[in-house]
Amino acid sequence: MILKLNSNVIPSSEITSENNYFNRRHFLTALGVGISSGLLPKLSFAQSESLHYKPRVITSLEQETSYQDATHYNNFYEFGTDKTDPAQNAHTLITRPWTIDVEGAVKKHKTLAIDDLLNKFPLEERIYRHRCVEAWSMVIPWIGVSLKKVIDWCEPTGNAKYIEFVSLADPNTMPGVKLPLLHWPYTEGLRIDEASHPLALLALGMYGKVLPNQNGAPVRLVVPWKYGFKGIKSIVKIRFVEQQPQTTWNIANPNEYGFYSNVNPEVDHPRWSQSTERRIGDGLFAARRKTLMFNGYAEQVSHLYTGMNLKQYF
Ligand SMILES: Nc1nc2c(c(=O)[nH]1)N[C@H]1C(S)=C(S)[C@@H](COP(=O)(O)O)O[C@H]1N2
Ligand SMILES: [Mo]
Repeated sequence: MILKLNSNVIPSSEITSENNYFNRRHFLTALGVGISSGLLPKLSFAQSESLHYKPRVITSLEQETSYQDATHYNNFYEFGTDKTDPAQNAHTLITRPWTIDVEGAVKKHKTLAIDDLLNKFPLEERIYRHRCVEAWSMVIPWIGVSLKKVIDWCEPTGNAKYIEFVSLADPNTMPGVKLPLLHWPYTEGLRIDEASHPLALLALGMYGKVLPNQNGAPVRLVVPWKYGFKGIKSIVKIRFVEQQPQTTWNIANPNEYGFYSNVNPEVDHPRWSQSTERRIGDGLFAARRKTLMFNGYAEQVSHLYTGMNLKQYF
């Protein structure tokens, strides 16, 4: 409905001067394909140089969630279970220096520092719907690098069928980790072919700024066709594995949270319906919105699940 990949990408040869600023205007076509301004934006990283990213065309007619809501209504249990806890507590997270260890079925183990990530891969802006399993949603302009490009750089071997992602679990800076809220460290996983889909991102920023701590700084996963809990925050390890990895929410409650976690209005959570959602920022009396199959990205991703019974593989 709203997405077009690979159209209107600005070739890197057109990246010119630092003096062009992104003016977050979107030109919407009749088809509902939003096209970001062709100017070059500048993303400043607090402890790094200024950076450029390519404004992309993946957007929607839907209004972006306000920055205030996106940064003050969070799930990040390492900093507490209330929606407002991460904004209040995540200032203690130390995001530099930061490295991601690349392990498992790869040609050789590597470490990827945040600055490597920024230097080796082009930054792109993607405006995605963000649907939590708790039946609320947002629309967030992420800035990140293609997970596929990072996977290729990692050089997985033929044995790699899945990727496991691991978050930092530091009790000194993350108060929630001292409590038995979840099985720490928070882990997530994807099949390699899902992870290689062009929609999947490693996000380093949002709203033109470096990622706030409460949103998973310095680097988090964004998989827009899946429930939000797949979007693991503050990643310190990526492991290529042969077997389907364990995932934190599946360990916590296997009847409620499966490995696939694809947004699916036809498969209810055992305790509530998934057929509709509350858009954060809509007024108290606003109508709930219909949840779309694969969060509206069915045209792009449904081929990944052909022949699978999505009630069984929820
Ligand atoms: N490490 C870690 N990652 C996490 C979580 C968490 O508690 N810990 N919560 C998940 C859930 S349930 C959601 S909905 C999203 C929320 O991302 P946001 O706060 O940026 O909207 O982060 C996901 N990633
Ligand atoms: Mo969530």
